[in-house]
Amino acid sequence: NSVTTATIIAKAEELNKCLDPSPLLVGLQTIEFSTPVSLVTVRKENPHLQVGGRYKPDDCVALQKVAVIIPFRNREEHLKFWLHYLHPFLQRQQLDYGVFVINQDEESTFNRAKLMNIGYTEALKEYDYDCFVFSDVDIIPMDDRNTYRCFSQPRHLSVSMDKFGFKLPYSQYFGGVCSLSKEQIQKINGFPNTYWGWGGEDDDIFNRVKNRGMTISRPNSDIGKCRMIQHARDKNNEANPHRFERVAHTKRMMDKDGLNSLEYKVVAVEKHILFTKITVDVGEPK
Ligand code: BGN
Repeated sequence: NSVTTATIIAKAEELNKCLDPSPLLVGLQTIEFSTPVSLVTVRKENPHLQVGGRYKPDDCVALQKVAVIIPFRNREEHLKFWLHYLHPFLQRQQLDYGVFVINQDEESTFNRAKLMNIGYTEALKEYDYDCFVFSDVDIIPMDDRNTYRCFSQPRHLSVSMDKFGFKLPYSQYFGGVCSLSKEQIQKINGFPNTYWGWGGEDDDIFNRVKNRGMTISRPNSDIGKCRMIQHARDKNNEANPHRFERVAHTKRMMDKDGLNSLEYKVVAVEKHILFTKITVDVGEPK
């Protein structure tokens, strides 16, 4: 009967679980942005991808099902570098993963944390992901021992960035790249939808995690090394003048501003080989 079949499959999967750490890791690598890469090249470099930017190891059962979410607008050149470096990196980590580029439509002020909420929601419609990695498009990890998966506490992954002299800029810093399990995200009601423009939303997320009694997990600063692609400030992403007062009120706001108040419209879904691109209308600041 079906119960027995399910049990047998579960046991077989258990026996064939991928190893932790993955035997395919190579450690620290050089990352450079002087030679532009093309999507044609990146597709050739990654022949085992399934449409939508999906991959799973074929000789073992991945330990986690990871949706990688990239808040995005007008950064095609950065995305090419990201795909070029990250697809092989995630495959060496033997993850069952999918890459979701959440593209903010039109010109309204950028809203990174809302795009993260949307990525979480849309990815779950596609597959039973248990872990969510949120990555800025311009941050590339240098060491594949920095596993893009989830941990028993929410994890900050970009702990040692070249732009900050390979140190944390401050001990509560949670920006750049982080991972949270489905349960951890639900526990904090997702992310704030009300941070328009640059700054503070990552600090709000840090506060949410802390207010729910969780701590931040981090790799050490060698393993956590990463490079940021230099760029000019984006238009329509000016520093948010409300960020200071918002961050001061996370505790009062987090139960009403988050996944339970999320509203948006999907404008287009494009399944490319290297990623799923979801273009969304996030509305405007109220
Ligand atoms: C901080 C920003 C973060 C940003 C880091 C690194 C604020 C809120 C102040 C209450 N926080 O200063 O959002 O990721 O710098 O650049 O501005």
